[in-house]
Amino acid sequence: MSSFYVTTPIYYVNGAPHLGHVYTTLIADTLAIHHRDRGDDVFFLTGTDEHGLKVQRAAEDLGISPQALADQNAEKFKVVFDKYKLTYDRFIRTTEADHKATVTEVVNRMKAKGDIYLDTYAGWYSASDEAFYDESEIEDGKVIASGSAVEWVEESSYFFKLSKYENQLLDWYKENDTNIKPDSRRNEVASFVSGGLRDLSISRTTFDWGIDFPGDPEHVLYVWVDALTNYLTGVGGFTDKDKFAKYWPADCQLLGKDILRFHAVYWPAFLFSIDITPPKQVFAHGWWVVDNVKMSKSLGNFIDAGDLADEFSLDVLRYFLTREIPLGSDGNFSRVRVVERNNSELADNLGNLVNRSFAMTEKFLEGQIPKFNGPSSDPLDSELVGHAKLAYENILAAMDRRETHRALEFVMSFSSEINLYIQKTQPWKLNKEDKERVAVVLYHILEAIRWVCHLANAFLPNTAPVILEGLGVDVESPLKDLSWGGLAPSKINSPPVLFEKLDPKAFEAKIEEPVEPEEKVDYIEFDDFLAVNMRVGKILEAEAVEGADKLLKLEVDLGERKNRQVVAGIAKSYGPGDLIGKKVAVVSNLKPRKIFKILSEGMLLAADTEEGGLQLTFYPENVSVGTRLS
Ligand code: ME8
Repeated sequence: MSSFYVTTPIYYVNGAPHLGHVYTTLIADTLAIHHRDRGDDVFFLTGTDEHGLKVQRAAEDLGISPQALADQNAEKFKVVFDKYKLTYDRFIRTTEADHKATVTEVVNRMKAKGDIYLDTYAGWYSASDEAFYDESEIEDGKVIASGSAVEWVEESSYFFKLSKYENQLLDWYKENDTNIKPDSRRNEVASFVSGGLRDLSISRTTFDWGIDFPGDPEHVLYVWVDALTNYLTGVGGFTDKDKFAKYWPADCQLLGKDILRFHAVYWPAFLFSIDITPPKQVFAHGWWVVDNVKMSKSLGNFIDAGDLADEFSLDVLRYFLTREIPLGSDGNFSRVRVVERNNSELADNLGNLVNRSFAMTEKFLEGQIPKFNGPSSDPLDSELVGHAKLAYENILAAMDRRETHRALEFVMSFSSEINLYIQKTQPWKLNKEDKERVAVVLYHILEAIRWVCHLANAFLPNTAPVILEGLGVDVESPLKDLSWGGLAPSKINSPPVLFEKLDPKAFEAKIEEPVEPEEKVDYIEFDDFLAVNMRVGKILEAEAVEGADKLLKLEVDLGERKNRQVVAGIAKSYGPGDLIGKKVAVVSNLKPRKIFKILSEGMLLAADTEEGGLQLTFYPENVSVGTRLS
């Protein structure tokens, strides 16, 4: 059994959990559930970062001890994470005894390596970021990157020889292309390190809320050395050697882009110093803004994670947060968008599929799931089985690349395929004509729904099991040996409505005022836009069409099982040789039609040029085939 160790940052206890904290932890939860479903031995770690100046000052402001503040807020995080039903294996707190022991051992090993020396630190510090900054990173008393205030610090301090690890870090970044993701972040970090590293101050003497510096209790250890070490403590540290050997190095360390430097520079350097292998992957995700404005308490758009869970059902929120943006990109949280995705994707696609399929089984088969009669020779049936198998492969591969939004897109397009199969087979008609066939068709529909549920479980962990229960299915690691025909005959139990349609108007009060148009435009609704499916397609073949000098016949890969044939009127601007291997924008859900007697299953998007020609848009290598344009 392979192991899978996933971590989130540990969150500061100076305040209550918000949307951003829940986002990281939800993504980690999605990866954890997915890997458990694959039969992996998963360890999922989250928790709270309780020491340091920032927490000490927040406690002082409230007139309570830092420990009391940590106790209060760690509890709030736990309550909220439980409200979201997150399946972490340990909630670590840095004030716990086993953690303090691991940290002390880490520093002792750094000392033994000769990587620590005493000197004086004179420079800028931001308590809000818990970070030291160079003059060049500051403007008008604030950190350029984060906007946080800085203060001048001048005191005796222990230093870690970070500069010693410059080359080892640069080599590590080059070792493979998965250890720091996304790629743009790896480049950013590599260029920071190649600019030269200074040794890092790792102790302070002017406050005391932290772990004593080993061997010199006058000094408090820098909070980031303490905090990063949690990832070791969480899986046994230096005491539970078996557990540690099983899970370390971590498979995926998730964090926001704000704290990449700590995780991709300091953290591996600390590990190099104590001869521990660095994590397999550090993944920096983007930031959410709210209705296009940075979330902040002073602007009144701060989203408290606990309150948010009362506004929407858990799976709807989870679906939105995973589906709306690729992991790594920034996103805009808008309640109206949550409603739109709920209505048009969850309710209309998946919810409707389950409802009608269970209803047909009740009506045509008295609620009895038929027996699986082996592979069917009907082309529609085998096409559906093909879609199921392709969805399985695509989803697992997307999850391995941490393309969670793509995985979910594959789940939903598989659900659309099942809806399409229902349209094509028309069980309500068959029921009158051929009872045997209707049983085969409904078996295929219900079995495909079982596959959708297993594949969607990590994204919809509160809904998928309800549907599966209705099908009488309960398996431990369903993705491990998923095979077609596994659904056993039993009586179904129709689930309640899975996704209620929501009224976007009820959420409008919380969004910005609509902007008055300057000139009259025939606006379309957002749903109208969503109805047009535009994707990135790769042109595999191109040839002229005899007798039609404007047309080219193309074979285009849209990431589907079968390539599409597209006839495009671009031959005056492009020869076949210009196009092969190019990635272009394709409208993929236009009704297929014949152009010059040749079937065209899509339309390329092009702009008129000033010379009267046409110009296609070409996408670079890092845009995957099949990506939806939005
Ligand atoms: O940095 N959008 O803790 P922290 C998305 N204790 N994610 C966001 C976000 C937003 N608007 N705001 C915050 C710390 N996050 C340290 C970490 S780890 C050894 C120590 C998420 O409470 C994101 O994951 O400031 C970010 O990295 C984390 O919250 C910062 O949480």
